[in-house]
Amino acid sequence: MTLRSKRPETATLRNCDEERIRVPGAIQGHGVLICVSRASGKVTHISANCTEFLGFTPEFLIGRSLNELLSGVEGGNKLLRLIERLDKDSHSPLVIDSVPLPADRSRSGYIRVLPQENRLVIELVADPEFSDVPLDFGFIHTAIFDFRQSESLQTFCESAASHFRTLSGYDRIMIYRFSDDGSGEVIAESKRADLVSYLGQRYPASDIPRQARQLYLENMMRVIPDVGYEPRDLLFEDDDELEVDLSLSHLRSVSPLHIEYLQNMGVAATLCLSVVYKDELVGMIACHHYSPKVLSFRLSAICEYFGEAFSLQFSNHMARDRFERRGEAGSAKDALAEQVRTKGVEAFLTDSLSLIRDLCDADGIVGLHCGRLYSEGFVPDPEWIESFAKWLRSNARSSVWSTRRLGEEVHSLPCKEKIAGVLAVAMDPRWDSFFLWFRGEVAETVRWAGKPEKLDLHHENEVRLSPRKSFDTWVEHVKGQSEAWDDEQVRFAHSFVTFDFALAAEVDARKRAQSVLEASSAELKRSNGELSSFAFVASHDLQEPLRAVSGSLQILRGKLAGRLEASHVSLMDMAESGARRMHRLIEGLLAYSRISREGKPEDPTPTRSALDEALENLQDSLNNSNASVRVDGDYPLVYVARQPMVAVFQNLIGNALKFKGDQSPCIVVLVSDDGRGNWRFSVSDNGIGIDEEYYDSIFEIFSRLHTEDVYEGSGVGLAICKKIIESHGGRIWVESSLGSGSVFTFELPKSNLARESVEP
Ligand code: BLA
Repeated sequence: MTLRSKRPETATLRNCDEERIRVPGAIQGHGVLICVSRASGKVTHISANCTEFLGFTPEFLIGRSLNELLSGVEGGNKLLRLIERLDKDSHSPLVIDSVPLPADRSRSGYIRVLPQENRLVIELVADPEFSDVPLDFGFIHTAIFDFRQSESLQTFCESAASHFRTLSGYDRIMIYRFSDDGSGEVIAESKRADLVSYLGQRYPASDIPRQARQLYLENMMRVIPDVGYEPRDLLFEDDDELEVDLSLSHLRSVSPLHIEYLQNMGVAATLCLSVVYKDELVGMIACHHYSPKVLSFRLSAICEYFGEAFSLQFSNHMARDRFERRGEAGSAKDALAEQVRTKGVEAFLTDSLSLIRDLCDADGIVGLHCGRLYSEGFVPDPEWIESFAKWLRSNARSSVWSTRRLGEEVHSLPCKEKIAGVLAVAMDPRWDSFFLWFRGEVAETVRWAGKPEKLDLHHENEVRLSPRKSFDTWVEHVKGQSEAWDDEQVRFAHSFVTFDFALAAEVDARKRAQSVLEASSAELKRSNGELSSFAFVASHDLQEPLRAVSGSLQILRGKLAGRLEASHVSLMDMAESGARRMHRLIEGLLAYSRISREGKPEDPTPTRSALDEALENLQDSLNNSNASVRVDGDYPLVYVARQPMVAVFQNLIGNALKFKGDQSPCIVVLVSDDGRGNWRFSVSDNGIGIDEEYYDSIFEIFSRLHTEDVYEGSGVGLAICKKIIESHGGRIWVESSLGSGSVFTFELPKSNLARESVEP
């Protein structure tokens, strides 16, 4: 009979995550492994070292039936009965402890049966030749109490490392925790006093490749009693090529890469336990021993149990930490949101920026709001930030964007030395308000694993795995990379999306507008007051001397009648006309300043009768100029007192008469509903018209386009109209074409309320 063996190709540094570690085709030397086909009940595979443990050669054993094989073994019949009763779909191992080794009955071991779909994998694992650490159950009892009492994940891990060393007897126990990026850190350690400490060391994700992590979720405990072991091939006959899955085997031969790694570290034996939280490998208990160390079944079972208990408690702490961090971030966020509301955005950004930076564990932070940059700590220059904001506007797909490798993500921007991590969050869809958290390169900030002495193994011209090589690779790998932003940090950053900066800014603006409004209405009051006193002064104090001037002129003219030369008469005329004009200006000013709230009525004014009164007042002028007035439409009631309403019509129609063209004035007064809640009145004429340039200025007080010689007037008529209309919530404007006429239009709200709301 020719027997064969098959080991997978050895992986290299470059493809170590492709190594097929579940089917190594070999086992470690501290036991023997047999495969039996479930269909035939016959041995298909056996490890090359079977003679040492069973006393028979592989050639003798292959093809034998399981019954035959187990009949000579103590406990064999019991095992056979258990196997017969095995549920077809069960994958739970069966174990018989304390079985004497057939080839050397002075030694014992345990038999494990691993049921698989088509075969049974049976392993006989030898106990240590010399008994290992005595099991102290009282101590386990204490350890469990200590576990429960640990306040934090950290103290729990420290206490667990120390208890586990006492329990297992390994020289070094490390609690190894993974970050989101798969790299790990030794967060707690218990070790023999003479060993250097690995506490705080970081290791790259690649030290434990992807497929190994997957396997460790299924097989929670791995033991290598002697790192220097010679792998024992799994032999099979030519016609049975199938690989045997040793995922759950205690004897599985481990990856040669990992063995090299351990040898480089000077480690002689290991035990590794998985720490799992929510189906994810979050850590490991890694135990090193500096001489070979075999575990008895009992000790390994207790260690396995300890590992499970550790994993559960670790998960509890993680869940609690996450919950607390989320709670803290939540209340920090609420407090910050309150600050935005109470202090306004600007004060908030100035005062709270460093806190917001620290809450995300960043080195620097930038906030942009209303075009202003606020920054704190380690940040790029403003020009860079500006270009980056542009980049975000066109590239960020959501309101949160993050990277730990800025240089790789954003090619178009000059690389910012030493900055590698960015977490960006927009408070508005256009990225006009945002926060950017920055982190420096990780190589600067993390303590890297040491450089053990035995280095650089050369195999066929290729530098094979060694810890230092792998750390170098790592350091190379993390160039331009920051620590990863963890879920909680991203979640916290994301919570700023709901910060309504726009709303807060509106509050800011409203506050500002309010104070401007208050200031200007105080100013308005003051100037109104001044104006009233001026009007008083004008009416009394100016009118009086003016009357004296005109009166004296008249007396003088009477006394000198007939004695005056023509030039003196014309000077007298000029003086009198000046006095008259001044009188009109003062009257106009008084009329203007008199328009105030007291004229506003409870009852509305019928506009038609106001218009009629105005026409009545203008009767002489209308007759003199031979004017025609057409009045069209259904005249509504408006909430303007009668006198001001008469004044508006009178001023507009009076102007039409005054600025008439060559033909007799033809005036049309129309009224309509503008469909938006206003009455619209228009007064059109065929007069001289107004240049567009003066459309606005004609409504200003004392604005005159013509000299007094041509057109008489004070220049306040239109200003009065404007003041009346606007103080009632309406508006007035003119459209005209020079030489052919003008249309003055004014609107008044139909409702009294509209007027109320605009009153000063
Ligand atoms: C496995 N690598 C491992 C394991 C650990 C480490 C803990 C799991 C071993 C087990 O569970 O039995 C890494 N061990 C460490 C580290 C420390 C330690 C960091 O004690 C620090 C104190 N390893 C490499 C590189 C490759 C690699 C570069 O460093 C590949 C190119 C491979 N590591 C590798 C493989 C395994 C492994 C393939 C799986 C071993 C197996 O279970 O077969």
